[in-house]
Amino acid sequence: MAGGNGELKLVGQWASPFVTRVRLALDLKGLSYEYVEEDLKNKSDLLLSSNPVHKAVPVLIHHGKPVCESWVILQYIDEAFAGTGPSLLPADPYEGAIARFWIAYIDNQLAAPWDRVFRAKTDEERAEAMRQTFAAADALEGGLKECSKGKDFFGGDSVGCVDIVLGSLVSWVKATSVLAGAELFDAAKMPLLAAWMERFGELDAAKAVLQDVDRAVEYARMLQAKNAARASTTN
Ligand SMILES: N[C@@H](CCC(=O)N[C@@H](CS)C(=O)NCC(=O)O)C(=O)O
Repeated sequence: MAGGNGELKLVGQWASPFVTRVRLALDLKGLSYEYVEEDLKNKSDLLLSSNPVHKAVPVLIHHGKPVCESWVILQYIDEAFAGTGPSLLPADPYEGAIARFWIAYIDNQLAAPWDRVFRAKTDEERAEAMRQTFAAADALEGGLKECSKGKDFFGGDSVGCVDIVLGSLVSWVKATSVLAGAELFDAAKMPLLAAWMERFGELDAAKAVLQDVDRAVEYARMLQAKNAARASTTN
């Protein structure tokens, strides 16, 4: 299997959707790799030396050379292993531009307020971040319609890079719905997206890689409690 025998190594952390993106991409391409779980509270020399700028996961190490930033890694995998498995990026330049637009939207408009939900210091901050996250999710229904053209995935008949980027968030969509007491991808408001999420969850790669939802909920509650406690000691 391509990628084996130490060719590919992934430095990750189980809860990170950015790491999940890369794992999904490697799985879908049919690449094997060694996974190294990182303790972000006590970063390894491997992480610090391979991502000295951001000191963050994921890092993909290919033949000893590190590649950092999940979206950069996704594109690298697609180019470096162009002859292995399906293409993740559209071949057509216009479709590629549309896919990149939605990936930027997911990162900047959705993931950014979402991250603040878990890091908020007060209930008010958390409620506002949650409101912005739910508002940002609404536009994805139109994004799916535009990219899929009535087919099953953002990538059309098969999974593409937008599916991977949004798909890496599926366990966190479910965990957030538990925490908020309301569905983030509400089937009544976003029928296409809700059906897409079910379909994506059924893929072998998703089953192999996506986080357990209860574990994600527990982790989110721990993060929220830690940040709230930190806020009360600094007030
Ligand atoms: N833009 C980066 C974000 C990566 C990121 O934020 N990783 C987090 C884990 S989810 C991390 O390693 N943070 C470093 C830390 O917590 O010190 C990417 O797309 O790869």
